[in-house]
Amino acid sequence: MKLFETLMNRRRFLKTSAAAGAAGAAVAGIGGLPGLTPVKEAHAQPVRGETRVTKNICGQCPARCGIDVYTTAGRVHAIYGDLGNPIANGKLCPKGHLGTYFLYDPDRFKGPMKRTNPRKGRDEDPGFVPISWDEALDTIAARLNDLRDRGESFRFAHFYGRGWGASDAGLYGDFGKLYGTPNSAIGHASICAEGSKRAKQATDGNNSYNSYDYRNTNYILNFGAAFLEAFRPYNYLMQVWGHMRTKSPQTRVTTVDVRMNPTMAASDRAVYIKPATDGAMALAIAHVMLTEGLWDQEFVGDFRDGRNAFRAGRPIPRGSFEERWVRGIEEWWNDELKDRTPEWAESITTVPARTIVTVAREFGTTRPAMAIMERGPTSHTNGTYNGMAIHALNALSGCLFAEGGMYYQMGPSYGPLPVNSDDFMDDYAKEIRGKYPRIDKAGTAEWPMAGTMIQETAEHHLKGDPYKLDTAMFFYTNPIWTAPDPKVWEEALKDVFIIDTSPFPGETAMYADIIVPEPTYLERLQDSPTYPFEGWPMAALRVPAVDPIYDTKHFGDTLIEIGKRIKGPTGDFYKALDNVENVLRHRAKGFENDPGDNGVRDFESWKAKGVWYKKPYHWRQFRGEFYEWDGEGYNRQMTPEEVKEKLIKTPSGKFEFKSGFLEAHADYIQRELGVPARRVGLPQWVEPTSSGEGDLYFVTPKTPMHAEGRSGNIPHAIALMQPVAGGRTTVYLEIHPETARARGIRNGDRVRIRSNLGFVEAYCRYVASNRPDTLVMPMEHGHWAQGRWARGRLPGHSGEITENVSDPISGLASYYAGMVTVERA
Ligand SMILES: Nc1nc2c(c(=O)[nH]1)N[C@H]1C(S)=C(S)[C@@H](COP(=O)(O)OP(=O)(O)OC[C@H]3O[C@@H](n4cnc5c(=O)[nH]c(N)nc54)[C@H](O)[C@@H]3O)O[C@H]1N2
Ligand SMILES: Nc1nc2c(c(=O)[nH]1)N[C@H]1C(S)=C(S)[C@@H](COP(=O)(O)OP(=O)(O)OC[C@H]3O[C@@H](n4cnc5c(=O)[nH]c(N)nc54)[C@H](O)[C@@H]3O)O[C@H]1N2
Ligand code: SF4
Ligand SMILES: [Mo]
Repeated sequence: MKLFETLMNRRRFLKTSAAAGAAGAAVAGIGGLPGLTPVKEAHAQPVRGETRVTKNICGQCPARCGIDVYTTAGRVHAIYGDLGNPIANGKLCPKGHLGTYFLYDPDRFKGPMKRTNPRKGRDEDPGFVPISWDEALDTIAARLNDLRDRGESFRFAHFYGRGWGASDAGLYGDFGKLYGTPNSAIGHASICAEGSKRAKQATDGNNSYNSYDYRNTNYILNFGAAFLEAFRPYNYLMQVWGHMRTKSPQTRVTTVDVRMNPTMAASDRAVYIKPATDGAMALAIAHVMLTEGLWDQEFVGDFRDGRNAFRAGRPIPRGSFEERWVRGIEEWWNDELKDRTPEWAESITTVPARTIVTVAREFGTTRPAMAIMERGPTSHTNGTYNGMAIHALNALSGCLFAEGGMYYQMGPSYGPLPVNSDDFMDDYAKEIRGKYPRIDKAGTAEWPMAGTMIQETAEHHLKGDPYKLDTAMFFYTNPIWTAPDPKVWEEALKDVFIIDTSPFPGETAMYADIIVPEPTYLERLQDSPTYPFEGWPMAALRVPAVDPIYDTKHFGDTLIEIGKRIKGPTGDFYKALDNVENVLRHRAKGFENDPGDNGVRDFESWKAKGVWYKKPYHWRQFRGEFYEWDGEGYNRQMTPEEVKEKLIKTPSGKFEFKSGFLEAHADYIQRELGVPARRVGLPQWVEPTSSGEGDLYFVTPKTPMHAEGRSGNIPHAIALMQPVAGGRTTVYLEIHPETARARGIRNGDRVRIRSNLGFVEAYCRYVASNRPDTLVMPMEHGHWAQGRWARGRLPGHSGEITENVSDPISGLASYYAGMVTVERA
């Protein structure tokens, strides 16, 4: 795309819409001129008028920190952490303060537009021209009505990434059901962190990330979660780290990773592991915990005769172990664990056996102790099994639902919508329901255990299998750039009618036929129930700090407006919803009967405080018994049936060392991973498969300044992106000096990283604290759109050399499984 021409088109647009009065406020807000901000406006203004503080939620990462937004004379000039928000506690991470850069990004879209250039590609100028909101919404609705008339409504898909709550992503399900498409909506979890969720689903029945009681834990065994630079909620993790490391007793931390990062550096012990082998280390830790009698007897149970019969290499007699809240320990030991000695694990992981024994003893003798994980061990083809082995340690330590242990997040006390979507399904919707698979084939025989497979979409469309997409709408996701092997998307989206909702000219937008831009998070009214945090329920609210400064519309309102234009009862449903504010007012009615701890009891008080929350968490496991909160204490003991219904949701109601969930898919797992069907349920060692023929692992982690794929156009963020790097035109590849020298690469040399898919380039940075077999390059580099700061750097987008290979169980893309070579460019 030629940036200048696009700017000119936008300039033309602003003139038109300003004349029409539609964007009057917007134009005044930015100083009267579209496109580039005039220099005099960029200078600090003398303060005049009242300063207003509004509550909002930072929109950069899934931490969802509550923020106080300071606005004076219609201009937002400061953002601080909200003292009343339990995640922010008055603090922010280094990105949180940069929200104004999103709001005042000069490259933002300034109103709805349509494409005039039918050709699509990186070098094609879309030729956007401004249109009215009515034209945009009518065009989209006409397409959708037409598809429905032809019986092809399934060829419409919504894709979403960072959805927030009831007022946006929460509206998707009803849309799919009423309009009649299985593709509303396809989430991005399979290019995010689906692996840890599936590991938990397989063992304790919760298809979810955990909540954690970090404040009260005494030991964290961390497998590949970047606690102090990513993971979530990042800001709070840094705060609680301070607490954990200064309380008495101090929380000790062992971190297992493949490279030096802030978390490794701050931990008591940094363990370098060969990529994709975390499961082997976790199994050996379990082996030591069992042979040395370090398991939690009250949660796990014990030998009937009280004598520990776990000995390396020796099976235990059938029926000798009386299980409490676990299932399958005998088979796990006899068929897998008895041979998983620390020495065996050393041969797989390169971690010395004595380190494994030390870690196992520390973990096994400290209470409470938890094992955490995220994308490190799970972004590999054996990711679910790695994750199961790690999570099994939490059963052995007895930390599930215990003080200082791990929980599952409760949802907020939301009121119902004003209408029930079931009452608005017409015959067409009923008939087409379940008739067609999703375009990504998640949940079909091809990916039977995956909840979503967004990364398969492009290829499926190109092949026309299961069908070709006709129209696709994107909300907060950009797989044409963030998915593995994104060039396939560049090909696929050429003949799909694309609707993009982003405020920014990202890569998806460059392929868009219609742009229906959202305002940025500082201009939106939007709810956001917390991501898994400490377990008790919480829902924050964005209150617009300023009216939208351009002619934009909240995505939820766009969706509702499209819905209103769909023929038949679908339209009636959306007319009843009416708008986002109405939806939120109905949700907030739930607080009337369940006021928050901070006094929030309705929509107005929610707006004033910015967050509703209600402590405590309702359940507690204490010495092998489960109790429920009765309003005063954990006083009501739960029956096993209640535990199964509310907490351990497996088929057996126990933590399963022999997973019923996996056994239900035994043939599939045997076929895909070569695990014999009779043992698929056990947490076990499964050899990973690497993609590519290279000799070096390639890891593309997140850094503190990185906001998924969205921070590329923030000058501060991009300049500080890589700790050992800087500057907007520099991309560093971290290489161990020995690895580099062996290839004749000097510190600072331009290098080429090559996989089966091609190559990208970067500058070599010697980093002696990473594994010599592992190259490291953060993912945010190498945008070809997204605004002037993001564009035009070295061709350093790691995704382009990352093959589209996934864990067959969770469906998570194996981002960290690629093997590459490196040479001087
Ligand atoms: N600052 C910041 N925080 C974020 C985000 C952000 O964009 N920026 N995004 C959020 C999102 S969407 C997500 S999904 C989470 C992800 O949170 P994390 O999973 O914590 O983040 P990653 O950086 O993907 O990977 C974690 C670590 O895994 C390591 N690793 C790679 N391969 C292996 C392996 O085989 N074994 C082990 N043990 N380690 C390995 C990497 O070196 C890296 O340090 O972060 C969230 N938090
Ligand atoms: N190589 C490599 N690739 C990775 C990763 C990695 O570690 N390495 N990490 C993966 C992970 S964990 C994740 S979660 C994914 C994230 O990948 P995606 O799901 O693609 O999410 P983002 O990159 O955040 O894309 C955001 C899109 O939303 C748009 N956007 C920004 N702000 C707004 C807004 O306010 N409203 C709307 N409607 N749109 C907005 C942006 O313009 C952009 O088009 O990337 C994955 N890709
Ligand atoms: S941790 Fe995430 S949500 Fe919180 S301030 Fe930083 S970027 Fe924003
Ligand atoms: Mo993610």
